[in-house]
Amino acid sequence: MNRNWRKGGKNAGTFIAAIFVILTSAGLTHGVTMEFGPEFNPANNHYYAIYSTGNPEIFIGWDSAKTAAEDQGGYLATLLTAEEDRFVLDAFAGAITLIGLRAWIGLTDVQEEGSFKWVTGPEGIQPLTYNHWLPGEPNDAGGGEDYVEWRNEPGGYGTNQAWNDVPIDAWGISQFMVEFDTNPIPEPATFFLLGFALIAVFGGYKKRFKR
Ligand code: 2F8
Ligand code: CA
Repeated sequence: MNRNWRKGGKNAGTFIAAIFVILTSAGLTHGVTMEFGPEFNPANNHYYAIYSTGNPEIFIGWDSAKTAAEDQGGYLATLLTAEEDRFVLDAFAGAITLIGLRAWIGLTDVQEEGSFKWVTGPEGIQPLTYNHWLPGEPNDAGGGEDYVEWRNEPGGYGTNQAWNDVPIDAWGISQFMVEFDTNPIPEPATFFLLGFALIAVFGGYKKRFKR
């Protein structure tokens, strides 16, 4: 086999991989986009971002949001301590879309009613110790509220940027909060890699066409 072809194929692979990393980091491969963030928490070296469907009228269910978060390389946020909760309150205090923000987090009591657990992320299942429920919540309204939203609606129901249990496909939720163990935005090195791959691929093609 012509060695140049092999080299071209390898470079093209690198190029496609770099494009994929960049598109994925922007959320563009999954129909969701990063709307706010990423915000870095120096206390645990994690990053947090709010993703959305890009249209407040296009809702996303908790299970789809969980998959989308994982596809982005993160997980639905697990706000395990008062400090971590405080961090996202401050980080996303001004993060409002239209009347407010309603974002899924990784908390559910679907396994056992009333026994909420964090179920996303590398630390696995964690019982709820710290909590920040809205007054009167969780109330399992209508008997079908097993998933939790982080609600930030100044002047609305979620004025306190606190938590509420809702159904898995709750009307009105088009956002989700994602936590990352590493920076979801590609390092400058990725852009160098992309540039290098571009030069290598097009350089290779030019050479072949000259023959
Ligand atoms: O009054 C609180 C109550 O408001 C709504 O139900 C009527 C919420 N449901 C949704 O947003 C789907 C409840 O979760 C909330 O407890
Ligand atoms: Ca509720």
